[in-house]
Amino acid sequence: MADDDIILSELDDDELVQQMHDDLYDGLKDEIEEAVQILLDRGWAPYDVLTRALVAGMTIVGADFRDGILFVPEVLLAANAMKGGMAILKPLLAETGAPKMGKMVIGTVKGDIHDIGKNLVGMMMEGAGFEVVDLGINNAVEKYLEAIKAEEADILGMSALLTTTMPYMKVVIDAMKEQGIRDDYIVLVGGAPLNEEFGRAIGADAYCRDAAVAVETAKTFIARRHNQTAAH
Ligand code: B12
Repeated sequence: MADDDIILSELDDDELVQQMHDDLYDGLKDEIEEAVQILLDRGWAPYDVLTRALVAGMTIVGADFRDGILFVPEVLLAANAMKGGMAILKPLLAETGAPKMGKMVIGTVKGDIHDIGKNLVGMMMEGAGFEVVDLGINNAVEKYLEAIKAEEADILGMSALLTTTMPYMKVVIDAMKEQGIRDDYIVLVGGAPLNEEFGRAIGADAYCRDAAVAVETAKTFIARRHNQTAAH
């Protein structure tokens, strides 16, 4: 090993987080996995590692992709490194032992292959005690409808990261309306290009700007549902 190689375990917390942002940017999966483990060993909460190191790092990647400084191959590597870190955190975030809150079917819409945000939402929901069925990416309306019925889901979650794919969420909600099942489910939508107004316009129950909001919103809607059932 060369003298100027950085030894991650010798960095203090702030330096290490900074280094992780750089390593994520450079798509260094092994380094990210090692650093995640170091922070956990130092007593960091998994949620803090996720948000302060990984999500914050990915935000920098996103900004440079937008500005034409990074291109698809680099961003794919960064995404791959991020996923390596997330895989370590996933069981820890899901380990809260909370009673099952409800079931969510989640997937990215047709034509869209972005899945990092969706995966994060799934992980955080599991951590909060929800059962999560992940349909992956590029889901057609039939796939969503089949899954929510077969799984007897309480919540349908749809993710879209492209302005060209986000209208597809309305296709799914309209199909639910046609089949008379729209109100049987709580529909949550998310993804960077969406906003609250869009969520309302397509007939979703709520737009959630991030995974933490998704968990809080899901809890609120499930509680409301239980109260309604109790009142009948
Ligand atoms: C990583 C990335 C990629 C990776 C995806 C890897 C993967 N496995 O996901 C790759 C390189 C493959 C890629 C490809 C493309 N991408 Co891209 N990508 C990104 C990037 C940089 C980051 C997205 C991300 O992972 N963010 C981190 C996560 C944590 O955030 P998030 O996804 O927003 O999710 C959070 C919330 O939105 C919310 N949320 C998300 N989903 C859901 C779902 C529910 C139910 C709920 C409740 C909440 C919720 O909670 C999440 C967690 O907090 C964004 C930039 C950006 N600013 O978003 C561009 C971006 C989305 N991509 C873009 C583009 C243009 C493309 C391509 C078309 C590029 C090309 N020319 O080929 C292709 C499209 C391919 C396709 N058909 O889908 C544009 C979209 C522009 C637009 N207005 O539509 C963006 C905005 C970049 C830009 N500014 O130009 N991309």
